Amino acid sequence: MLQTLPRMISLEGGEGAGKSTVIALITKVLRELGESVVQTREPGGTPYAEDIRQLLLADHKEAPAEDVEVLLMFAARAQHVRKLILPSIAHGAWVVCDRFTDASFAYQGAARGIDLQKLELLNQRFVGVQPGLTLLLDVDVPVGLARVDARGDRDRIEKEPPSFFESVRQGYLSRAQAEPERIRVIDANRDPQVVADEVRDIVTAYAQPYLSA
Ligand code: Z5A
Repeated sequence: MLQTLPRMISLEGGEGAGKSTVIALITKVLRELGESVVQTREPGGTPYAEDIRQLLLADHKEAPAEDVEVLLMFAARAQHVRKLILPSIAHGAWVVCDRFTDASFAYQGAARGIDLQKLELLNQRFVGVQPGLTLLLDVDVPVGLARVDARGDRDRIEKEPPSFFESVRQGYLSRAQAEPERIRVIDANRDPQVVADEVRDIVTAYAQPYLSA
């Protein structure tokens, strides 16, 4: 059984969904409400986990085996949860995280085909927590990839073919369908201001019961 952390919000989405802008907005909204916020990301978030991130995203001449990619993602996450997320929550902060475990189910599970039960086992055993709210920025794959290409170089995972990202998208949407209370789907094909307005409304309403006194 996973422990839900009401003061943790994660942000998910496929390539070019616009996470960079939206993550900053979530943090801003919470700070405007007078809350203390730790903004972080996965893979990474602590110095050790950021080193694992480098290893995962680099164009190494020896690509990791699929199971190894999974283990490294979860190793980074286990470190992140223990060294940053739980201590921050214990100190009364909110944690706003750019990607979390749902990304492993979408990328390693739905797209790479790793057995979902294996991922669930790792999740239960080594992560043990889930965010109270997850915003899923859903964008059509060609739209997202065109934005990434306009921005610059693709990293190792971004070099996968469009079919991979279609599977990622379906993986995310099926998780959202299974957990509609926690995972809120936002149409990220729209104008950035329209997306931002919806995010602001959702986060403001969600935060109310959990605000510091
Ligand atoms: N990964 C994994 O496989 N398994 C896991 O468990 C985890 C992660 C945790 C690193 O993640 C990689 O790790 C990622 C998944 C994998 N790999 N891939 N591929 P990351 O989050 O660090 O990297 P990223 O997915 O590449 O995210 P990003 O580039 O930081 O964000 P983004 O949402 O893809 O894109 P953006 O930079 O926010 O926006 C892209 C451009 O579009 C930018 O120029 C914006 O100005 C523009 N934009 C944004 N929104 C709009 C709208 N609404 N209209 C028009 N233009 C827009």
